[in-house]
Amino acid sequence: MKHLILGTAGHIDHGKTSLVKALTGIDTDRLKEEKARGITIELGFAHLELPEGIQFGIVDVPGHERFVRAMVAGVAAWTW
Ligand SMILES: Nc1nc2c(ncn2[C@@H]2O[C@H](COP(=O)(O)OP(=O)(O)OP(=O)(O)O)[C@@H](O)[C@H]2O)c(=O)[nH]1
Ligand SMILES: [Mg+2]
Repeated sequence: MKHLILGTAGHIDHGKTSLVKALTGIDTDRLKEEKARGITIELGFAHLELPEGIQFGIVDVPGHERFVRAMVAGVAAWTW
């Protein structure tokens, strides 16, 4: 079985979480505070099964500079 990991990266409000939802149907902004503020605060995770059984995982990171530590944690995880 093959596994692929995709990570988002980019400026706040540029549609990273919306793109993940469009691809997978999963809203990675699951916290009440994320929904109220319309921004990503913590790392989010989504997944998709592609043809031929390929397991496709997605790490969605925040873009706001205040949450750069969470962003780096997510990016470090999918670049190893
Ligand atoms: N016009 C337009 N608006 C979009 C598009 N994609 C997302 N949006 C809107 O842009 C806003 C922010 O989208 P998000 O997906 O939360 O952006 P983000 O990059 O995940 O933001 P952070 O995680 O907070 O950095 C939402 O209100 C979306 O509805 C698009 O393709 N076109
Ligand atoms: Mg987001």
